Amino acid sequence: MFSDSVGEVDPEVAEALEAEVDRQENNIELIASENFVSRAVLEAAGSVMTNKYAEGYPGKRYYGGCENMDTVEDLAIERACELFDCEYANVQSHSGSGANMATYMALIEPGDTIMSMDLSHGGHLSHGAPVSFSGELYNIAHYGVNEESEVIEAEELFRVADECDPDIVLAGYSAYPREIPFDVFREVADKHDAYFVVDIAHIAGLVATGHHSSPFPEADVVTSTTHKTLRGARGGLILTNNGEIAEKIDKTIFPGTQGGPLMHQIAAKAVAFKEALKPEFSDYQEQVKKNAVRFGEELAERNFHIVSGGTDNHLLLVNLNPKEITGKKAENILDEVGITANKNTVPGETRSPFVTSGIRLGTPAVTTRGMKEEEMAKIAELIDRVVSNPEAEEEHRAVASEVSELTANFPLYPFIEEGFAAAGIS
Ligand code: DSN
Repeated sequence: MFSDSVGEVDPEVAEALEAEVDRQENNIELIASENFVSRAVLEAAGSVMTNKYAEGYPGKRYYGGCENMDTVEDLAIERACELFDCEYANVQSHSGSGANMATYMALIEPGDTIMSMDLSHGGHLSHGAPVSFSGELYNIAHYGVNEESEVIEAEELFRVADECDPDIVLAGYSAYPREIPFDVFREVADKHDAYFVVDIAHIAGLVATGHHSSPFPEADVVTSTTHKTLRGARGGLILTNNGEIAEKIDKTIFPGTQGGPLMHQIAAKAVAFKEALKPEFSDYQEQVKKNAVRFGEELAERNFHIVSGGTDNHLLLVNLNPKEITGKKAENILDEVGITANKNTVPGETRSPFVTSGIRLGTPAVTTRGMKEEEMAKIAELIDRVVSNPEAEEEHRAVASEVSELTANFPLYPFIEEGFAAAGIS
């Protein structure tokens, strides 16, 4: 059994693996937090490094036999520092939420105050939502976007900070389409002698290539995931220029909140960081932004309300109220025609997070497939035909067939399909 393939050992899982390759290949993926990793990243993530315990850090491990672990972790650290132009990186965090947890633990005490964006305005669960550890352990004060402009305004930041006297001022979002004014946040943090933390999970690829301004030198700590615009293996990342903070963060990751690092994921992060340092990756990020801008323009022409009037990054937040349809319904009917997006709350939201009045659309994944502005215009048209005619089954069938035609022109993982065929799975 040890040498048998997954198809031989476990046909049920093998079938799900193949079905997922088909789904990714045949759907238009617009979830703003998702992307497709390269063959090299997949190979590292699916490697024998999964077998190894390596608690500790390079050169200071609690297990023998860690020389190859040290090599890949050192490479990941060096490359992360080069990408983000900073002094220290911890690449062991299993996730973005875990990176945030370790950062809060390193900087403040339970009961202290974190000032962060409201979830319904684009914030993240781990930024203080009541259902998350962050909302349970810390005092949370939220700021939101301005109701009229739908963007972050300095006045609101200073007002909330004056009311709550924060210990951490937190920026970085899951559904905010505009450039983040890091200099204003630094001023707010300085006024209250607070740390300034930026979670760049969504925009990391743009930041790494200069297509979004860098949170350094303003930020004390930057947290991220590695699998969104950065297009790496799934995981977290923490960056800083402050040696004392770096030492504390290393301790709050291990042994504070984690045991053995996922060395296969760290190897895959190292590979993805190497890819991200190449000029082609910067071209890719430029196209991600161009695609998002064109996508927003095309949707706006079709009477979709684009929150804040457009985008400076990889995502659009769309308020569906002019279309008289909920986010939940839109997500479902788009899913049925092969367009994958997620419902999302919008500023001034009146519905529950399970229903919502909006959808969030991102361009990182379709851009990885090679789609450009022309395809974004086509996708906007397809979305409109479905969302504006929610009950028109025949029209939906026509759209589904056009989705298949479009995705067939942009093959994603032919080498995986070939591998399945060779292993006798398909
Ligand atoms: N779940 C991610 C997103 O979709 O934005 C954030 O963790």
